[in-house]
Amino acid sequence: MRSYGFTDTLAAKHYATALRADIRDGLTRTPKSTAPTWFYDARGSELFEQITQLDEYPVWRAELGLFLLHADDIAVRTRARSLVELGSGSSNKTQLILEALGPAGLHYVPIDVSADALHQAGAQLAKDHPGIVIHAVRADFTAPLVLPELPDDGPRLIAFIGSTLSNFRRPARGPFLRGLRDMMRPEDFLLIGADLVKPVPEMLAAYDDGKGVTAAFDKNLLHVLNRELDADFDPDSFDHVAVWNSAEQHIEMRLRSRVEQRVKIRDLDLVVHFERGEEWVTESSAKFSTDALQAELSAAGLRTDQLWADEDAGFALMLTIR
Ligand code: AVJ
Repeated sequence: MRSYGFTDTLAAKHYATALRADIRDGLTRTPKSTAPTWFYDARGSELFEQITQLDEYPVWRAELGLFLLHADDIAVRTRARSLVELGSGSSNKTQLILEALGPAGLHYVPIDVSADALHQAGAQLAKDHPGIVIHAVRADFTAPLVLPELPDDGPRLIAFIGSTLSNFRRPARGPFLRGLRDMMRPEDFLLIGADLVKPVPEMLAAYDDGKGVTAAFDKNLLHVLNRELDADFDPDSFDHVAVWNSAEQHIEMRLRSRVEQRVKIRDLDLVVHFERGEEWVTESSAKFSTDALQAELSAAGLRTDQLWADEDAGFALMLTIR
């Protein structure tokens, strides 16, 4: 049985086209606001890995702790024979579930925009668990998904972990969750990792750490735009700030212009004006209460079957069904 298949659903120029459209739209609106997708070039991905290990940033450790505690519970409850992971990245935490489910003959569908991440994680998994049948899919999971042909030999588990849901603003979360529900059969499950609301100083510190790693992560966006769009952003003329937007219940990372300036973006034939002190939202990260998130899931036609929370770290895994 072939143990590794790869499907690329993205057009060759997907990244360039999507980047140009979002930056043109995002830097010509008020307030300026662009998608966090563009953070993750090689340097940005490396900085994000460093963020996950920061004392001030509990998300990654808290979720790993819950996986170590409950991977067996998830395997016993779901009896899944296929695991579909949205935004699979390095697949390191899902490996715990794959092992608990019994990897022999299991079908794993890692979905990510990065072909490199898919190939690296796939090669590692195929080496560690030769019995797993991997269908890697390069796709943007925020767009409607078409899953590869999977056997009908048992329930499917869709995993959307790492609190990636946080990057969806409230209006977009409903349709996204409804779309996942519509992909599910009655016997299938959806596992969501969600970062919970904490005291504001703790949440701000997680996005503006003392070592300045998050500031470098945020400012790396300027290097990405300079390289990808032939722009003239000067990283020293922007400050990184983290703000708690209580109305939206989300943290905002922003780049604040130190001076009034005009920045050329040659590939867009655009000059972008910044007032002194003007703030550009580069990411919003929603923080949930389990009650509020369960209400959002319910509105999308999903019921919570199991909930495992790490109250101290403020993180929850929610196993949901149709
Ligand atoms: C990967 C979107 C879950 O929102 O906490 C971490 C990204 N940004 N530090 C998050 C992030 C700044 C992270 N997510």
